[in-house]
Order: sequence, then structure tokens, then C-alpha cells
Amino acid sequence: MTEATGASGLPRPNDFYPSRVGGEGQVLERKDPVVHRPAAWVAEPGPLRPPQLLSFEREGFLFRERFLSKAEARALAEELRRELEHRASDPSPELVREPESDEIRSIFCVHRNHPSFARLAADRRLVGIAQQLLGSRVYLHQSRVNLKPGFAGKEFYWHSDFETWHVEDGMPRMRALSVSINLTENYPFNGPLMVMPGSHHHYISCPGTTPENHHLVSLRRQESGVPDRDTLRWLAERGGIAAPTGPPGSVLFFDCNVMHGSNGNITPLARSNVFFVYNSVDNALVEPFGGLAPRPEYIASRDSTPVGMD
Ligand code: 6CS
Ligand code: FE
Repeated sequence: MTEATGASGLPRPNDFYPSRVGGEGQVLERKDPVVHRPAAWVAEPGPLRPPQLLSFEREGFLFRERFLSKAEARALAEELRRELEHRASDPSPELVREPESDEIRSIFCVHRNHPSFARLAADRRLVGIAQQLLGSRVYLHQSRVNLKPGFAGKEFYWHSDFETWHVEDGMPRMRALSVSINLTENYPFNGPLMVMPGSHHHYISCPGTTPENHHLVSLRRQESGVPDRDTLRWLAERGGIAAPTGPPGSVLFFDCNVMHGSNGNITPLARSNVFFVYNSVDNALVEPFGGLAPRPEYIASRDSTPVGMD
């Protein structure tokens, strides 16, 4: 097993984004572009126009209400309802339960187990944007439905996905994109995704180290790999907090390193979104930089076969 840190406790030589290497938290500069435009990537002009690219570069996210049709969103929500009925007591690890109840919090790997989610993950309206922002063909690093059920849906504390994917999955550089699609109405009051605009320009290196099999805990309630309160306050003061809301079919595209989270849901109205994570085929996973065993395939795919745009 490669060591995350050498005998001196320093991070691996090729680790551009050391975190959880036993020290204090640190604010580091981002070393990767936000919108990737490698000379070698000569593709048809992407769907995003220059002002949208500028906004994504600056803010780290782009929200489009009603990006998919209501009918499409309704069909996906119906497929999700059937899945929940069918797998309510399924012990499979792909079904993550809420920390304080037996309610399902997340279902991972939906693009592998459901034709409609697989089709959507390969849809050129999504893949076209992912390829444009990441400057290459893309593959699916992860897919999941976060259900945030009514009354029982607990919070997702502030975090950068990239920090986890780098330390626990071995994602080398910041060249991945998350796409969150509303399956139910995301209201201001039922725990919509919150992002800190501009937070993706800094890498928050987290203190401490990573427990073995951390995903068995972190997917229910993340406590390692989260920034301290002073850093979160600093990021929020710099760029504020945005919580895009909208009907089923609305889509939030966000950079892998943007600080985000969501509050608990005490309303009767579930806030269920499906997430597809596109990684550049030139950024495939290596050994986890945290020095632990790689997380299971249903959380972090090691199959970098390009998706969509055939
Ligand atoms: O660890 C992960 O990969 C998951 N955890 C969070 C809180 N967001 C990204 C992803 O679903
Ligand atoms: Fe996340």
C-alpha cells in the first residue's frame, strides 16, 4: 500500500492537494483551471455560450430551471418510487440509511442499475456540457440519488467533494463536474443544495487523518474531511451562500471543488435529486492520496470508459 505520507509525515511527492495528512487545516491555491481548454481538445462548440462559461468560471456553478422537461422528471421520479418500494429493506451497501432512522438517505450507482438513469447519464444535453467544461471525453465517476425524505432527511455538512475524491478515491486533479437534477420540487425550506460561490478557487486542506472504511460513516454523517468553522466563515464572507431552487427537471452543474452542503428537511416534502459525477478520462483514479484502501466501485468507478456523445 503506497504511503500517503513519507517518513517525515509530508504528503506524497505527486500529491498536488494534500489533505488529512495529520496536520492542521490549511487554505491552498487551486492548481487547475475551472474550465479546461486543452489545445488537443478540438470539439464542436459546446452548448454553453461565453457568458455562461465566464459565470461558471467565476462562481463554480450554473443553475438551469426546467432544463429537463416535466414529463422526463416525472418519469424518473416514478422509477425512483418503484425502486424505493422494491428495495425498502434491501441490505445492499449501495443503499445508505439516514443516521438517526432506517429511512433511505442515498442510493448509489443508479446509472448501472436503471435504464432510465443510465440513459439520462449518457444524455448529450448533460455530457455535452461536461465535455465542454472538462475539455475531454468524460466517464461516470459516481451516480447517486439523495432522497432527503420528508421529516427524516438529515443534513449534508459543508464539504468539497474533490477533497474526498482525492483523499479517499485517488482523483488526481480538479477536472470533474457534478450534475444535480431535481426529481422533486426543491423549495427554500426543504433542504435545497447550498453552494458558496467562488469557494472552488481555494483548496481547503482538512486537518487530522481518515479512519479506515470511512465511507461507512461519512455517507451518513461526514465528520472527517470537513473544514473548520473559521474557514467556512471566511469563504461565506467572501462569496456568500446560494441555494438554487426550482421544479423537477431543474439542473445544478457544480465544480468538483465548490464548497456545498444542505440542511435537514423537517417538512413533509421530500427533496430528492439525482447526481451524476463526470470525470475527465484524462483524470482517472490512481491510488487514494490518503494512503488507505480504495473505496468500493459503487462509490468511485475505476472504469473510465467514456460515456455518451457516440
Ligand atoms: O463521499 C462521496 O463521494 C459523497 N459524499 C458527499 C457528501 N458528497 C459527494 C458524494 O456523494
Ligand atoms: Fe457532496
